[in-house]
Amino acid sequence: MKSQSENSLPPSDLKSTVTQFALELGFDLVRIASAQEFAQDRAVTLERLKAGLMDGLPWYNEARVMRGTKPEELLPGARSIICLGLSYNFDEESSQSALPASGKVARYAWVQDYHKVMKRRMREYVDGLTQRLGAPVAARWYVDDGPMLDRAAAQRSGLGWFGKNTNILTNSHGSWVFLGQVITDLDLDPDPPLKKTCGDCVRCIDACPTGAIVAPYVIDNTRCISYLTIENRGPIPREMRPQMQDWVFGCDICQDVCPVNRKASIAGSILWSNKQRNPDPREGQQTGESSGPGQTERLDLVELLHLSEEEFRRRFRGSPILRAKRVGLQRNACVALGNRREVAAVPALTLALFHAEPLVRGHAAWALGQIGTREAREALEQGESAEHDATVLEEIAAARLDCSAGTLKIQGTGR
Ligand code: B12
Ligand code: SF4
Ligand code: SF4
Repeated sequence: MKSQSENSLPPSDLKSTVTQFALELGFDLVRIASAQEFAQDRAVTLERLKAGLMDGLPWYNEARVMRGTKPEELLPGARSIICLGLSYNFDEESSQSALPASGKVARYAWVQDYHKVMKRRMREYVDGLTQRLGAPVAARWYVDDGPMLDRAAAQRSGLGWFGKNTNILTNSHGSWVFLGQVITDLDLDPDPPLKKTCGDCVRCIDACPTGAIVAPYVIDNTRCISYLTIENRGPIPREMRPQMQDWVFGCDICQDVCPVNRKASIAGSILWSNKQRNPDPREGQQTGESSGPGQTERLDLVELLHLSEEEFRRRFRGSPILRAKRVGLQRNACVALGNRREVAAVPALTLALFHAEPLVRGHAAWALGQIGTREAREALEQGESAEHDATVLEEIAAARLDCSAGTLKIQGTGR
C-alpha cells in the first residue's frame, strides 16, 4: 500500500473524497481546519482556569489544555483537522410532558450516548478513507472525550461561530450539534472561519437563571446547571438550588432562547436510526435488560427517588444520563421537587430522608423545607431524631427554618 505522502490524488479531489464520505456516513456537517497550534485559545483557556471558572472539574487541568491545543502532540505529523458535526435537534412531542411531577432532561440526552454513536462511525470513517484513498491514513479522533478544544477547532474550520453562550452556532443546525474531530496527516485545503457573530443579541445571558454566563463568551462552570446536575458529585450549594428550576439532567435554556436555533433543521441523520432513539423492547430479553434508555425527555421525579442501583443501570443503559450516577440523579430529583413545591411527593421525600446516602438525605430535607406543609415539618422532625450525620443535621435544621419562614410568610399575607 502507498503511504499518504505518495497519494497521487489532486488536492481538490482528495478534499472532496474526504468531505463526501463523511456526509455519506451520516455526519451533517464537515469542514477542514489546519492542524496548527491553538495558541490564542490556549491562552484564553489557561486564564479561565486560573480565574477559577473551570473549578469543580478536577480532570480539566493545565496539562490537558497544553496537550489539547497542540495537534502535533496528539498525532505526530498532523496536517489537518476534519471537523464533524451531528445534529441532535429532535422535535418530538414528549409523551411524558403530562407526568405530574417530572423533571427536565437536556435534549442531548434524549438519545443514546453520542460519544458511542459518533466514535463508532468515526472509526468506520477512518477505515473507509484508507480504503478509498488506497493509502494508510494516520488519524486520531475525538468526540468530547479528548483534550482538544472541540469548539475552537469547529470555529477555526468555519463549521460554526462562537455564540455568547459559548456554544458553536451553525447556519443550518443552530447549536444543536455534537462536535467531533479527526486529526490526520492528510494535507487538506483548510476552510475559512465564518464571519458571523451574535451582533447585539444577549438573550442567553439574560435568560440564564443562575447567572452562569458571567460575560459574553465566558461561563462560570460552578454556576452552570449542566455542571451542577451532571459533573458535580457533591452537594449543590444551597443558594443555587432555587435557581435550578426542574432540570434534573443538564440544561438547555441558553440554547432554547437562541434565535439562531429557531431556524435550525430537524435532526435526520441515518446515525439516529429508530433503534438509537426507541430501542426494540425485544432486544436484551434474554439478559432481562432493556436495550437502551427509551424515552428520557422528562423523568418522573418520584420514580427516580425509588430506583435501586440495578434499576437505575437498566433504565438508563446506553444513555448519557448514567454519567450523573444514581445518587446524583436522586439529589437532583429532590431539588426539582423542592422547586416545584410538589406536595404529593412528601411521602417519597420522607422515605428519601432515610436513604443510605447522606447526599440524598440532605437534599430531601431541603425539598421538604421548600414544600413546608405540616406533613413535611413532621417528616423533618422524624428525620432529625434518627440522623447522625453532621451535614444532614445541618440541612434539616436549615429546612426547618425554611418551613417556619414559609409559615410566617403565609400568616403575613393572611393566607
Ligand atoms: C468542560 C465542558 C463543559 C462544562 C464547562 C462549559 C464551558 N463553557 O467550558 C459544562 C459541564 C458546564 C458543560 C456544559 C455544556 N456542554 Co459541554 N463540554 C465541555 C468540554 C469537555 C470542554 C469545554 C472547554 O474546553 N471549555 C473551556 C472554555 C474556556 O472554552 P470555551 O467556553 O469554549 O471558550 C472559548 C470561547 O469562549 C472563545 N472566546 C473567548 N473569548 C472570546 C471572544 C470572542 C469575541 C469570541 C467570538 C470567542 C471567544 O475562546 C475560548 C477558547 O476556545 C467540551 C468538549 C471538548 N473536549 O471540548 C464539551 C462541549 C463544549 N459541551 C457541549 C455541550 C452540548 C454542552 C451543553 C449544551 C450540555 C447541556 N445541555 O447541558 C452545556 C452547555 C453549557 C454552555 N452554555 O456552555 C458540546 C458543545 C457543542 C456546541 N455546539 O458547541 C461540546 C463541544 C461537546 C461536544 N463534543 O459536542 N460543558
Ligand atoms: S446551560 Fe443553563 S445554567 Fe448553563 S449557561 Fe446555559 S442557561 Fe445557564
Ligand atoms: S441567544 Fe443571542 S447572544 Fe446568545 S448565542 Fe444566541 S444569538 Fe448569540
